[in-house]
Amino acid sequence: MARWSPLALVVVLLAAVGLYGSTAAVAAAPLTVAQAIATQNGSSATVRGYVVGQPTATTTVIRSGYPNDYALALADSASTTSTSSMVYVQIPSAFRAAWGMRTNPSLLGKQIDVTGSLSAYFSHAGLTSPTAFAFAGTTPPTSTTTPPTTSAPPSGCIAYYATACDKQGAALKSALNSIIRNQTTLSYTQVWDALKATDQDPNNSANVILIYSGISRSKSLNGGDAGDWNREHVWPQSHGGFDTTDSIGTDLHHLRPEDVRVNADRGNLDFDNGGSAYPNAPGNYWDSDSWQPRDAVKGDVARMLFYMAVRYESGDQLDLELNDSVSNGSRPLMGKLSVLKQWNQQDPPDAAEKRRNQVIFDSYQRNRNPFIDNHLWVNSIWP
Ligand SMILES: [Ca+2]
Ligand SMILES: [Ca+2]
Repeated sequence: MARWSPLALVVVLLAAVGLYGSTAAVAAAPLTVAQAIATQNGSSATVRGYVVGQPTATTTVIRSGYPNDYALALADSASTTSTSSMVYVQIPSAFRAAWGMRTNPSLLGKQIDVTGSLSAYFSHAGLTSPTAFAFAGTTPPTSTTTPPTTSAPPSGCIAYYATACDKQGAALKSALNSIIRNQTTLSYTQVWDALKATDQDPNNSANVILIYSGISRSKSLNGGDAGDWNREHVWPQSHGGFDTTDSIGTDLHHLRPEDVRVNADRGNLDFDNGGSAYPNAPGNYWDSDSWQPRDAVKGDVARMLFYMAVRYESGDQLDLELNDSVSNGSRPLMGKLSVLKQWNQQDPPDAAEKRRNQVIFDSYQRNRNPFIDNHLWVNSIWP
């Protein structure tokens, strides 16, 4: 073993001091809520404050009767009631059972530490995409080495999304809704011709591609008889109870050509992995409560549903949302969120899906599916 020269020892010593110094900096004292409000720059930090309720709107924080486990509010004093002195904390699904207000109402008044991104939530000073929650003083020093899980910045965020490009989480969802919600609504009859354009076979302009089957079929075979293709609602009409006279039922962003028989068999099933091979469309699987589309369109299906959840919000005809269930019945909900997120990753947008989005924007609805333009936004809204 070589002897170390005095110079090498000095270098090693300096490196050790440097490492120690950076470790100490990472484990710095948590920010106060006032500091967090003043530092809404997207950086990662741990914030210490008292739980003072659940935000339900920009200037509303409730202290009882919590509707869900999605958010809490922190302040520097447990008696604070002014929302301008609070920071609103997003609660990702993994933390809801332990830190959500509906499940844990006794958190009110407790002092806690939360590590996350200092960025707006509910259009209010916020802490988004947290990676750690702990009661004050119990935060292990090493926990702050976890890298922040902020979504990748949207590379080349186009001008259409200018008011959303710097946002994350619920603020991003709200901004995207404002951008996409005023589409031109088609009649259900107009949908026939629109699908002949949006889903045209790139190798045969006389045909459309059927979403689950993958079959190229003549555009002229649209109709309701065996062997025809018809208008598949990827978000089934019964999940919320909309019909084909309104904007939800005719929204091209979730309507696709499919064989009449296959469309009927898929019915109103939620989406999930598993089941037995579906005999009339190779690569698709089904069981009593779910449908698994072929690999090439798994991401397409997921992104259509993400679009629907953002486009149709409270105050519109229906508030459509996603959850992790496959037994949503007639509720305005679709699952299975965790699987849809996987499909979004494993089948990212390709040229055909992007072209479809562009045709809908240019020629029909004048709105876009944001998750085809930036599929990583899914991870910010549904962490
Ligand atoms: Ca695809
Ligand atoms: Ca919604």
